[in-house]
Amino acid sequence: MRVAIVIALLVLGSILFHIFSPWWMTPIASNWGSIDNALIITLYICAVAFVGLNLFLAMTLLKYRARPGHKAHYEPENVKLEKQLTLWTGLGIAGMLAPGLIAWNEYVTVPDDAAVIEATGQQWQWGFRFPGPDGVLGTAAVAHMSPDNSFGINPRDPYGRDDILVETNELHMPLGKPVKMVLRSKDVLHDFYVPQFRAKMDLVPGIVTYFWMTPTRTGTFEILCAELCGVGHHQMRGTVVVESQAAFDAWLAEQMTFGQMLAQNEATPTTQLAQADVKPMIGER
Ligand SMILES: [Cu+2]
Repeated sequence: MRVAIVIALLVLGSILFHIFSPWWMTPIASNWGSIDNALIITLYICAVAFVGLNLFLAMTLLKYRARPGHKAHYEPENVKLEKQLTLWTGLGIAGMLAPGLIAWNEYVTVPDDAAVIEATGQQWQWGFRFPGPDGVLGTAAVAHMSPDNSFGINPRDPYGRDDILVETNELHMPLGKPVKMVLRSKDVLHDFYVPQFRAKMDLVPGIVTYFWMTPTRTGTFEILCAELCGVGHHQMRGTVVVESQAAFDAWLAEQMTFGQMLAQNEATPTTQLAQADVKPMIGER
């Protein structure tokens, strides 16, 4: 009897917590409403199963409790009940999987007019690269990485010369334009995650991963690394600013291209800088 009451209160408490909880999804800032829908459908199918099964358990504890004049009846097989259970469980699982598979298919099917932005991850910071006027990112490889070329862009690839490099943790994006996010890791597994975009993807050393999205409202959002990537994992945060095309163009024009950076490095090689200004280099990588 007491256990039945506790179970019923647990169900009631869970429903009330869901209704009055302050911890709910942040307002969406991208086109991925289908990802929210897949989560909400999963949540409600699980809720129906949770409430139904627990109330059934409480009901059987009450109805079939030991009392004088009632004798247990042993029934090992019930084909009708098993068919019902198989049918409803199968429908529930299909209902949870299908919306996610549809959303995933859309998520990795990039529209032809999408602009390209590359996000690179390393312990424990983000960097970003835009393809420049030619619209094509230059090839990159770990072998090309050096203090003068932190993105590892192939210096002999003509497509790389006009690539625009952002070596801070702040990314800007134009509002309402589809973007293909191309992701590359320089060291270990990282994960690019902006909760308001509902978008998330692993950065895997050795391969290039991607997804696409369209920012649907202006604002400043946090970029998180959602993959435990070492002791500094919690510090691996960035910012994405979604703004008008004009503001974005002005910001992009201020950034340096790979060609400009090479020219600057030739004028003042890192070795000379190190000799001229030794103090700040000590203790740094
Ligand atoms: Cu990370």
